Amino acid sequence: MLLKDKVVVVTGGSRGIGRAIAIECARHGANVAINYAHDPVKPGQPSPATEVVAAIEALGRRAIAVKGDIAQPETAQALVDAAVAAFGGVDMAVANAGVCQFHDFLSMPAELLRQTIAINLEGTYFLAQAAGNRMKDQGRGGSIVAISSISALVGGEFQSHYTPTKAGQRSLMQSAAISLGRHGIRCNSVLPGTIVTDINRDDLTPEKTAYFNGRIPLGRLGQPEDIAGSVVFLGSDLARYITGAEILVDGGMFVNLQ
Ligand code: RM4
Repeated sequence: MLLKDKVVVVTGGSRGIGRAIAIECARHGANVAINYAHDPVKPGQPSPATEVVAAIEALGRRAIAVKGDIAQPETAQALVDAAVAAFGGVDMAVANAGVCQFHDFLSMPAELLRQTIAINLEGTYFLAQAAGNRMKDQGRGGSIVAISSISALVGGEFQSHYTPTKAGQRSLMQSAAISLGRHGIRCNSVLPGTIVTDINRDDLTPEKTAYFNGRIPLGRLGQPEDIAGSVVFLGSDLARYITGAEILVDGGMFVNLQ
C-alpha cells in the first residue's frame, strides 16, 4: 500500500507498460486516471481501456479512462482536470505514452520524425506542465515520472527519431526537478530495457528474441509488469529524497558490452 489514497494519472495507460503501471498503482492503493489515444474493440472482448478500468475496480480502487492525443497540449490538461473532478486532486503523473515505428535514418520521413517527437517528448512536457501546475496549487507536493528508455543512453539503427525523444524525456525530468523542487514535487525517469509490448512485437523476431535473451544477464526480455514496481517506488514516500534521477530497469542489458 505504498500509494494508499493517492491519485495517479498515466498517459498511454490502456496497453503495455502503461497498463501495468496503472494496475500496480491501484494495487498499492491509488485511484487512477488513464489516458489513451485509440481503443480498438475486438469482437467478444472488452476494449483495452475498459479492461484496465475493470481490472482496477476489481482491486477495490476507482479508475477512469480519458481519450485524447497526448501530442496536443490540451489533452494533458483535460486528463488532469478529469482526475481532479473524479478523485479530488493529482499526486502522481506518469508520462508513459510513446511510439516507435522502426525506420531507416537516411529515408526518415519528416512527418514520422515530427510525430514521434510530438507524442514522446512534447507529450511528456505537456503532462509535466499540467500536473506540475496542479500539484503546485494543491500545495502537498507530488511525483512526476517519465517513462524514458535504455535508448536514452544508446542509439538504435532504426530508432534515430525515437532515441532523441527518450534522451529528451530524461533531460526534461532533470530540468523540471529543479523548477519544481521548491514545491516538493519530485521529477524522475524510469529507463526500461527491451520490454515485450505492441510497440516492438514486429521487431522482435524469434531470432532477435533469442539473441536478446542471451545478452541480457537476467536471461530474458522484460514484461510490462517488470517496470511497474520502479514507478510505484518513485511515487511513494520511500523515494522522498529522490529527484532528477533515473532508474534503469533492463535486466542488466546495458552493462553487458559483449
Ligand atoms: C526501447 C528499446 C527496445 C525497443 C523499444 C521500442 O526503448 O530500444 O529495444 O524494443 O524501444
